[in-house]
Amino acid sequence: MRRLALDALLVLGSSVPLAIAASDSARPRGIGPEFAKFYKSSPEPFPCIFNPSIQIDASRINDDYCDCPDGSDEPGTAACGHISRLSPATPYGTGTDGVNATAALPGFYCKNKGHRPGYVPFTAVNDGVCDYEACCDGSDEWGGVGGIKCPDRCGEIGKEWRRQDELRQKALGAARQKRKELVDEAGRVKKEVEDRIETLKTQIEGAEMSVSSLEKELRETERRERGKMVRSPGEKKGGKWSVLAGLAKERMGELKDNLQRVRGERDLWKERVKELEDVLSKFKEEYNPNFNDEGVKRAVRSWEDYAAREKGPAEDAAHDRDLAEMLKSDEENGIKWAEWEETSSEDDIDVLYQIENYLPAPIRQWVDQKLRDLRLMLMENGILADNSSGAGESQAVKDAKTQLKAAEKDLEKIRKELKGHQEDLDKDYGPDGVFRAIKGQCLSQDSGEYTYELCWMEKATQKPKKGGAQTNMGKFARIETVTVDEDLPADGRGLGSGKRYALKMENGQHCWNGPNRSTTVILACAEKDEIWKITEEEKCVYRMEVGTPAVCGSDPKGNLDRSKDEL
Ligand code: MAN
Repeated sequence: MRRLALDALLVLGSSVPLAIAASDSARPRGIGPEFAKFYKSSPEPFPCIFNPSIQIDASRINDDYCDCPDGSDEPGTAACGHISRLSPATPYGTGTDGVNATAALPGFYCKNKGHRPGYVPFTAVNDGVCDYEACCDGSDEWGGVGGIKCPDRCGEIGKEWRRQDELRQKALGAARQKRKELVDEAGRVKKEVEDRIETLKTQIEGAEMSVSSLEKELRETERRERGKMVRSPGEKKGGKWSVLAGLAKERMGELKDNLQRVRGERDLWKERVKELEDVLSKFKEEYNPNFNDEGVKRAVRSWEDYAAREKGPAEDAAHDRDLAEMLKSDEENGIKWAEWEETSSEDDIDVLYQIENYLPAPIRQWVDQKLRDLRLMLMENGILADNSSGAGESQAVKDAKTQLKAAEKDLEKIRKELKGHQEDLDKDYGPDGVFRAIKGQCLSQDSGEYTYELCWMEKATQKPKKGGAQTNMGKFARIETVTVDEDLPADGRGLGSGKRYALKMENGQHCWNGPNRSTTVILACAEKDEIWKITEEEKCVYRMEVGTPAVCGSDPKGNLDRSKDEL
């Protein structure tokens, strides 16, 4: 006879309502309260519960002979043991989940007064072994087979169960409290993500505006640069300004030379005029007026007229000084042609634009536009060389492009972060989003030759204890539910039976001659995160049983009170 852990009994016991257990004392041996109504027909013929077309005489109930195909005529003996619903594999399983759940009685019912009622398989009835785990009142051995006596131990067993139940309830309370904290934390983290999304949206608006204004600026700069003077190809140094300076220097030289020459000629003519005037003046003083020579008299009168007329511009010493100043060398005049000749085209342009900057904005734009139009027109008509291609990008355009690129990069970065957060918000983080709180936290456990690690919502890994690289057993893909049906170990560190949440980890490291590694992480309620068991069900297909408060009190359907199945 199997000996089962006390906890297993307790779990079963917890699922049978006490009120029903106490309700009917006159029912046949081995019948639970939920089936009592089927046995009230006596002394009428008894219809087999699950095959009511077959009726037997009520006296044949519990006569140690199996008459009904569903075994319902032998609830208190082992005669129909072969059709018992409680199999040796799941001796104390879910026998009380409804009359019609399976077409057979769940087993022999023990009232277990002072404790919790329970069922044992029919095969355990009168088998000479006291099944105290499920039948603490010893009623399964009512026949005293082989002189066996199973005194009622429900008092002490019930007491111990209640002590343990208290501990269990405390643990459950603590685990639920932890879950509540995790849910709160998950909500906080989610809120942070939502807030961050709002911030990023605002940042994106700003970054988009900045990009579009920099785009505009680049276009403007390109247009402006296109219309600007630049040195001709092949010209190594200096722009139009320096060409102009060269021309000016040359012209100034010519003008100065001419001025010098003209001044010399002037001085010469001045001297000759003076000489002539002196001759005529002397002639007027010395001629004989009594000599009647009409020609001489006319000449003297003309001279007197000439002398009486205004003499023209008076000699001005200041003008002469000015002329002398002008004719000094350029160096003496402070003109440094070298500086002008070495001026770069950029400087020329800067000067131009600085000048422009002094104009009121509308006029500046107008002037700028006109100049640009003029230049473009000249380019289009082949009068000016089109320097926009071939002459290389100006520094101003390069700078504008660099700024635009940096702004676009910033925008892209923010958009990427936003997308990541939005995807995260849409992701399934389990009931109440609880796994958001522990995402990325890892727990590990040695098993066999490996140390296994589970990082919540991320991955599972396997690392040889003797050293060597770790192997990825799958990356988190989704949350699923699975149905499990297992004995709950005495220490409660196991899955039990029912629906459980499972984390599917897929697409891990490829398995030689096999699939990519994958792991199903099945979860059950526990006070702390803990890997209980790891198995490799098939080559490179793993199963982890893990306890965590994250699933306490929340069943996979989302109902929040399933304490009896959890922990
Ligand atoms: C490693 C481990 C094992 C796996 C084999 C398959 O040894 O990952 O779990 O079965 O590789 O070759």
